[in-house]
Amino acid sequence: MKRILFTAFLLGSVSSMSVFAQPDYQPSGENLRNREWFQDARFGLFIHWGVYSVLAGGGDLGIAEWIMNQKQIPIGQYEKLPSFFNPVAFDPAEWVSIAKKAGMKYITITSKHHDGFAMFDSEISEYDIVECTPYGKDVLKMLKDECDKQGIKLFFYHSQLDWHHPDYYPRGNTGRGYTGRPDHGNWDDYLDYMNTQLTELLTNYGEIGGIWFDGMWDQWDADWKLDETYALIHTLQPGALIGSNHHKAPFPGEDFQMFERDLPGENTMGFNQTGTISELPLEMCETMNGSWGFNIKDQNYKPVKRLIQTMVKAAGYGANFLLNTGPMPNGKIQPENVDTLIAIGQWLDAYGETIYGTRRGPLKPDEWGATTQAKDGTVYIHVMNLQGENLLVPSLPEKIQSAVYFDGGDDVTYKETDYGLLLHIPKEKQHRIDTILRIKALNMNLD
Ligand code: JFZ
Repeated sequence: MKRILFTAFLLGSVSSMSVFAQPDYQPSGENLRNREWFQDARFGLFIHWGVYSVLAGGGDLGIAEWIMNQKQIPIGQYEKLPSFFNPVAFDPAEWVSIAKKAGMKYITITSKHHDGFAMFDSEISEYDIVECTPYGKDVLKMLKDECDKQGIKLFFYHSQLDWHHPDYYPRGNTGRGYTGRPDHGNWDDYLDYMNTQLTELLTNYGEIGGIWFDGMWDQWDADWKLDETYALIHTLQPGALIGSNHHKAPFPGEDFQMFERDLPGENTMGFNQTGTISELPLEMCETMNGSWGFNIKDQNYKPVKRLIQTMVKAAGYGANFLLNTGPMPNGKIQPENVDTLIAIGQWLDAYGETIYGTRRGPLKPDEWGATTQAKDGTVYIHVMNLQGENLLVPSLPEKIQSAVYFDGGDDVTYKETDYGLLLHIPKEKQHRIDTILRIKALNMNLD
């Protein structure tokens, strides 16, 4: 039955069975294995790269990939941008090796952002990198080939919202009058277009990690027919993981839940109002400065210490950390970002065992730090904020057998009290970023 409906969809019929998302979705075995892989991976590189990178934020702080909307640039003018996009210094081997040196296991790159420009060779559209730029090459293909060579998985960020396509109509909250589009359009034609581009991405690039959707929040009332889009993806590549940045609890058909610039359950940005942390694999994305796309002015880089601590806290929630860079229009990753990535990689070289392959620990992350747990049951207590030398944390669920410092293996002085676990961590044992304790307890095996 599913197959018949799907075939009908491929033939272009608009099915009326549309309900929200993919209600009877059963992830394939491969998909479930990929979810485990994804959770073990823990750390990925997010890449926002497009023709907006040329404008580099236009001298404003803020999110540079939104410049078309921020500056109200009509489509007719914005369409000149691709002719200036010529990333002659783009070296996919360099990008992938930087990600690897950072300790990242996957890359998620923008295939199409809200400006509607395809960063890949799209048959259904002329508005793409191969046809409209002097560079004329499919950078996603080049990157995928290199990822395959170096053993990194590649995911595509794909914007459902589109400021360029005339059939993205009715318009949402963004990309309105200034774009110069006529006051009509056919929504179903837009969805067909989007699904065709997704089909291209899922058939022309070998096995991909998954699709990272964004943009539904532009109009909640629209009939997105997620059931069809999600079924299409899962039929073309049953192993591909679907996630969506809609800031709500996951819809059926999604394979992971994401949190934008907030730890799971937190809402410091004001747009993560789900309150729910699902049982799906989790991922948190974060910027290195204040922008996703390359912003030439924004020097407000987060210190390495803070990024590592956020990654560790994310791991404490059982979430991956997807750290962003916005490459420059010449194809190079900003040197400041490269330095940061390499420094995080050095930390992971020493402490990766406490992050990779772990799941959320028995204690919820808190002001003092976080816990992660390895599959063999080992618990890592990550102390990241300690005044003085004593720390009281909630009791572990099982009696402790041994507690040692991850570095050096010396015994940790501790006491299991009625009020919790009291740890004594002398100054000379404290690390600037993260003091890690390795705890063995009975019956704590995760398998
Ligand atoms: C979205 C994009 O708009 C942004 O450009 C970037 O790609 C990021 C990863 O994802 O960011 C959003 C999405 C929605 C809201 C805010 C930022 N929102 O609803 O407030």
